[in-house]
Amino acid sequence: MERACTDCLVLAGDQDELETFKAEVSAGLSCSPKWLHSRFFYDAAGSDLFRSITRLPEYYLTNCELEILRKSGRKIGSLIGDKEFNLVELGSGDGSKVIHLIDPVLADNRRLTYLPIDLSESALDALTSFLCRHSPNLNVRCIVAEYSPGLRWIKAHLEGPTMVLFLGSNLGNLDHAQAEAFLTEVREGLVPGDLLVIGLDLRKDIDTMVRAYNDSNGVTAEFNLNLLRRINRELGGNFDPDKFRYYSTYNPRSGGIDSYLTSLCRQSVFIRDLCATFDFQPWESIYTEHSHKYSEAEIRRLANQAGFVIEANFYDSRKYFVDSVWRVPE
Ligand code: AVI
Repeated sequence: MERACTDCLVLAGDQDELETFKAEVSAGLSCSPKWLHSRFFYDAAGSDLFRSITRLPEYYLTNCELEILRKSGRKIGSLIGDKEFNLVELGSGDGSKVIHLIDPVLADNRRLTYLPIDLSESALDALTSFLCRHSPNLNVRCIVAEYSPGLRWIKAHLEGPTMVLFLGSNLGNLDHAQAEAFLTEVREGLVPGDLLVIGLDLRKDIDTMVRAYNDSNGVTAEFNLNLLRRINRELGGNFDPDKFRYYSTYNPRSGGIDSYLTSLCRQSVFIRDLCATFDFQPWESIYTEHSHKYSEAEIRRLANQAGFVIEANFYDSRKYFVDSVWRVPE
């Protein structure tokens, strides 16, 4: 079912978000070792905390990608050709990155329609009002949806060359099988000649990577602990966040940062809407997030496995981060 607005389309999700949250919390806390999926970090409070993370000096990812887009946005935008095109962004962001692609296209008197896809209608509202002020001539069509229904809509409705953006190393929060399936789904929604621009955090000095997830102001810790607060708010849990400690470390075997919330004592947590109590031993951990860091070989493998060919790679000056442009071959 779709509800069309002047510039905003709301697509029904595959699943009810609260029911999914309930089911995942129940499954994750019943497991040994316990886990909670990082996709649930992003309620309103978590999204605010994430915005604060992106401004931290230790969290180099955002600044590196901004440097790339400021320097190479025009070049990236030219790779799709000189015809009118669709610029689809998976995850809406605040507009600060995408304007470096949009501005040069408009300045060159080329036309594009920008279609951000995001689950959060309020995030898309904020983005649209920013873009209306920044680029009044830009065509914007917001799609409030999970990525899968959003991609299906794109496939069924869009005509003309399409460039999909998936920035911020968001792919890194998926496990390998999920990442492969997701990239294949993106490719299946496109036609030969279309492009995917994917932002990926590269492997580097371990201290630099570890510092990015252990900021001195404790914002990343709060970002993780907010997940326990969200369970309290939305599912009637009685987590005491002060009885958990955030811990994260680089795992050289998997090649990413693993994050945990560790119980500081023996304790039991009751979650009303699950009618269930979960027991924690001292130092027992909840695995909350994997933030993958990519090698160049891994990026080539991922692109090939999903049926893309790499068209170009754009790096920041320190080579910490890459915006890799992948094409659907003929
Ligand atoms: C959104 N994602 C790519 C971030 C990351 O780096 O994994 C989320 C994050 N977690 C802790 N800090 C930022």
